[in-house]
Amino acid sequence: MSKKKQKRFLRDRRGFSLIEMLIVMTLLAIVVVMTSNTFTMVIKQSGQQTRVVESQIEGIIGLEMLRIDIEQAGYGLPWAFLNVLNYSEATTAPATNYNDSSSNVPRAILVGDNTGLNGSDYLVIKSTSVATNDTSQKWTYILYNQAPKAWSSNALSAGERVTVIKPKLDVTGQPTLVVLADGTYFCQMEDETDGAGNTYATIPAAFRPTQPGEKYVIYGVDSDTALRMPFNRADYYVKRPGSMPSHCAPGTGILYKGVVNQSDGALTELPLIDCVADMQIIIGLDTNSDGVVDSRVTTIGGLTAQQIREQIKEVRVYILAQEGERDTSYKHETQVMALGEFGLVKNLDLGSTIGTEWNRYRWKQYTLVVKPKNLYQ
Ligand SMILES: [Ca+2]
Ligand SMILES: [Ca+2]
Repeated sequence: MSKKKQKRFLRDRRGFSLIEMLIVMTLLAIVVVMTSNTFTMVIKQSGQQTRVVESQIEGIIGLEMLRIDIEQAGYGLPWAFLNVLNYSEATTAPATNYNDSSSNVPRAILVGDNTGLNGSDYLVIKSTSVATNDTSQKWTYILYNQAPKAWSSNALSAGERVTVIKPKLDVTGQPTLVVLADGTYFCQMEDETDGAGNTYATIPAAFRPTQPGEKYVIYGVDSDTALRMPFNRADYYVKRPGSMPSHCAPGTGILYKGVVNQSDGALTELPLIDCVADMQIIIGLDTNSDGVVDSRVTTIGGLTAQQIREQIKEVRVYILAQEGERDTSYKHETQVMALGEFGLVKNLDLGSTIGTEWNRYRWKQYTLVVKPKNLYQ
């Protein structure tokens, strides 16, 4: 190292002067104050963001279940009965309002217009597959003088309760529920052993095809309960439970899927979306059989089971829910929220529904447009 470089090296290594130290410490103090403020803000905001993200995810999963159930409306439902039968459905209000007459064919979709919390709608879906048990997701078929087709996975097994339907054979035919002369309309899968010693699950002889060439369809309905109705049923509605999640705005409720129990007709409730202010339904009908929706309605109370499966082409669901928590730094602008379209709008006044702090919540409207795929089989 040259003398010149050595001198510069020594000079660079000298300490800070007092005045330099003072400047540095003052700057440091300012930075610390600034960061701690920002840090608190960041913490606060990230908490809110987590809530927002959580409720969005819940919302999406809940809506997906609703979408699938609407698509499945009518799946496995008979259009006719082989013999006279009597079945029953829900036993608790308001679900009892949507029961079908005990010997009539079931209607696949029903709507209660503005009957629920904050004037929200009530939606009923009937199909074998809308329950939450595994059996309701299974089906198979049986040919004359043969064992039921056994799928490699998800096969029906002994003990499961099923309905059996003779499919329609031509355009004028009707999928007909096999009902025995004594009114029995479901059966239990049972094990049978063939000549070679192989055991397989099948249906009792009385429910099997009687003619060569016939093929019956077997629908799983419930795992182990005697059936009170030859299908399953799920109701969607907004309700305030005894205790609401603390982050929900006053006046909101929870969107539930309530599955009617085969055992007692009560509803087993599955909470789908928290902090829901309203749910509205608009049904798209094709009244002249050209496949195109030509009429939009909010109530279908006058339609028969046949009209429901022939005319309903679309179900629109509008859900108004709160996103995240109450936020005093947020100000929601629109006090009267419009749910719906096509001149069938229901207005919800957040001020009178939620109270004075209505605008401290982030309100989001979800819209679901679903085409039922199983009404016409
Ligand atoms: Ca309505
Ligand atoms: Ca039309």
